[in-house]
Amino acid sequence: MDLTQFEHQYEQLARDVGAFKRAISTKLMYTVGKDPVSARPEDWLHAVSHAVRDHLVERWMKTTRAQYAQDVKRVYYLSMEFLIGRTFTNAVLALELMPVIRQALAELDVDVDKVLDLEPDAALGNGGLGRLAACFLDSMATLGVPGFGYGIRYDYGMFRQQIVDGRQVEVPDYWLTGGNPWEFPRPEVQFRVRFGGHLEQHGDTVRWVGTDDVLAMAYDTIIPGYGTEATNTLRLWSAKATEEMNLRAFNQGNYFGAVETKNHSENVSRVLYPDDSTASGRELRLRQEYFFVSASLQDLLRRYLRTHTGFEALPDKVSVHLNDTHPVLAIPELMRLLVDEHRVPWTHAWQLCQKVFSYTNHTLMHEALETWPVDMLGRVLPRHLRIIFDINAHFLGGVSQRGGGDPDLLRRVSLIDETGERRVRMGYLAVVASHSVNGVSALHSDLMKASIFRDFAQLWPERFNNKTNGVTPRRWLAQANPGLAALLDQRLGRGWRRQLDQLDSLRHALDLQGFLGAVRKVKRQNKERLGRLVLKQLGVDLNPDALFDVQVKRIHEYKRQLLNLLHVVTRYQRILANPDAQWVPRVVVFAGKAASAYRMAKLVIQLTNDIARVINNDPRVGGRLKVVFIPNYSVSLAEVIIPAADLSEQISTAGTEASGTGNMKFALNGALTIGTLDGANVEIREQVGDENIFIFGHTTPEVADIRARGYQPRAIYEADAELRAVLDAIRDGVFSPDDPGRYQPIFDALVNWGDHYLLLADYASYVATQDRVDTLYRNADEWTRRAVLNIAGMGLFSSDRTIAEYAHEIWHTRPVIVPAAAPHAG
Ligand code: NBG
Repeated sequence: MDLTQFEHQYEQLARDVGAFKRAISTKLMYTVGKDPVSARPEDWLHAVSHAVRDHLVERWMKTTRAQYAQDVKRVYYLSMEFLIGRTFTNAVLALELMPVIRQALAELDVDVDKVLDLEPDAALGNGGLGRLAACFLDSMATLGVPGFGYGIRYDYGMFRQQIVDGRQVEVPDYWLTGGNPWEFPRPEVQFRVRFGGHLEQHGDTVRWVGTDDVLAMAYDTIIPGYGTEATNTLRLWSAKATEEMNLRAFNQGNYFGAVETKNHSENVSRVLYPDDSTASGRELRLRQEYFFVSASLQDLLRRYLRTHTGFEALPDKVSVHLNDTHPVLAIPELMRLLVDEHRVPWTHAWQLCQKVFSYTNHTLMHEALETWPVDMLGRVLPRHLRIIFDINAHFLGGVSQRGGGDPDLLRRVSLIDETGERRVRMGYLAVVASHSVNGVSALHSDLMKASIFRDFAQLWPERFNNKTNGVTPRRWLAQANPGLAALLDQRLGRGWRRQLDQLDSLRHALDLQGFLGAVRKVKRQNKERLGRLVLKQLGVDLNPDALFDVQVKRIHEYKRQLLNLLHVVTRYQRILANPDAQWVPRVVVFAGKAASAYRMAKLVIQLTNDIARVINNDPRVGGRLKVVFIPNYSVSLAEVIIPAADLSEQISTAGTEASGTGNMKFALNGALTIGTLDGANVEIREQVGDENIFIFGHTTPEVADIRARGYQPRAIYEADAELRAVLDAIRDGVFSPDDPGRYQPIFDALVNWGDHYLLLADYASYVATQDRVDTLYRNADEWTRRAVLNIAGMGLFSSDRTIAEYAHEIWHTRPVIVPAAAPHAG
């Protein structure tokens, strides 16, 4: 069915506001149990969510039936994180129901916007990796790729960030307080997940006994596709104590003990690790990883065995994708299930594994490459450790047979790192067991082959490939930027939502003054919208005519928020030195969370707030520079911030940011990028043209070269008077008069301790490029023209394109064909 038929169908539905009013009222009474007279906005939110959900359910069942009937190959996307954000608006847009719902609620006397704003974010992720997983679910459903997302239903998602006296304070995010109308609890879908115990050898079979078990219970959420009847399922696992766990302690007459044990075992799904850069050494994290992969694999094998006997067809029906190394225990778990429980011979089981698994690497940062101490793994998962040793033995045997004469090779590629405390290298295990290993941007995929997986890329070059990330245009344009979406609809029709490369024809609209003016007007409205939010939250008044310069993302040294701050202070000092010059007014916006144990990142947040306070309150600046740190960055906040940006800061040290996806969202919303040649910035430049992006700084090979030659940041500090003045001001307490020594560690990190991320080396080029930004911004027409060229160039960065590539080249899946709906009766 094509889009026009859909539109037709929903036009029909749109007429039926009355039916929706009835549905919402019925849900309010019989599902939520509230009288309209006393219903709170929260109750209306639940009522309308349930009414909308019903429409998804019909599609969901149809899709599931079609998937079974067509015996499709399913993709299982295993991820520790799904950063979904809010569901309501997304679902309503997928169903093209927004006008109906608005009208229905208005007629029921309900303040629609207030109600929508109550929905909590499902923040089951940290940053880019988790958000990518959410965009992928959206695209898989939209393309009809039969897929399941599998993850953990954390009781507490990403912490809420409060800023108290300039400092980050973490507050738990109990997102389920008000109930979650979108999930379907599945008490009938429970699997036993085992921990601990020991191994017994019986002939050539190994038995894993004496374990402490926990149950994984499924909760399902429907993922609607856009412009299609197809849907998918996100299945998240929640931990439940086993009966015997409860009874054991209870029978000993220890009621409190029983409850405590129950709590302990259920802790495994309690909280998301708020750290996306370091593999926490905590055993609980290991348990979380195993918990969800074990349940997921048991579930998918059960589903497969419902319609198949024997495992011969497994690789034709099942693809398991490993989103980074967090789910890599799925490999030994599948081996265990096949070999120990289903009696498949080892060699066959291993062949199946290699056909079933594929793996995406999302970082080259050493500290983020997961390894687990052999001791811990042996204690928590003795059977899996044994299987990993066996895999390693087979693998190393094969490598030494291939010879190659490099005596050091076996040590380098071994799955066990023997250099200190013995540790299992999860990334290597993923590479050895998968038929496909991909990076997330062209640059990153090349670097991956040249650095962390170098030996493997030589052993199996055919295994490595690139899949440049993408973002879903539904959430990041249609939903986040209704003004721009409406303009695009007028110019291009509505098809860009599913065919983002249609944006390319915006190039023909560049000479249309009316169009450029309209784009500029939408941007201004988006800036006003953000301005209202900032005024309300921070009491800072923003000038919507100022250039909005935005850096929002996790706070991390490699992302170099501090470099941005060095520019801010430079500009501040320049304004003070030259108050009568014609300054282009700027608003510099920051948002992002720091891992709770990451001291330097937290200090950067504090410095941002200190700098903001001083600059915003300095009358000499006269509003020509404003700095704001918006607390508690989230998907919902991003939906307001990104459409308001003129300038997108993507300034990581070249070679460190695997891809970035924020960079794509900004350009899609008409911001120009200032960035290094890092991650997907490289491909963004190719798409938008060198003249339409502000590239600065050292390239990846230059960075390597500088380091190899012995980088001397102090020499740069001493040679550059302007930079010196900036760093001295930070060091001497200009921004922290109450505690003048507060930022000595930041000064030291940059000047005395090696400036690991080369901020000082890129400073001059960054500041000079910021000057070019000002110059262009003075020419409003030219700026808007280039903004439009950025939008026009974003076709490639739809996650639909990314997922189509995964589906064809890695998973070898075909879309499910969902029979067309009968015209809707309402
Ligand atoms: C992140 C990278 C980003 C990338 C996302 C999605 C991790 C481990 N990696 O650059 O830092 O865009 O993954 O691929 O979170």
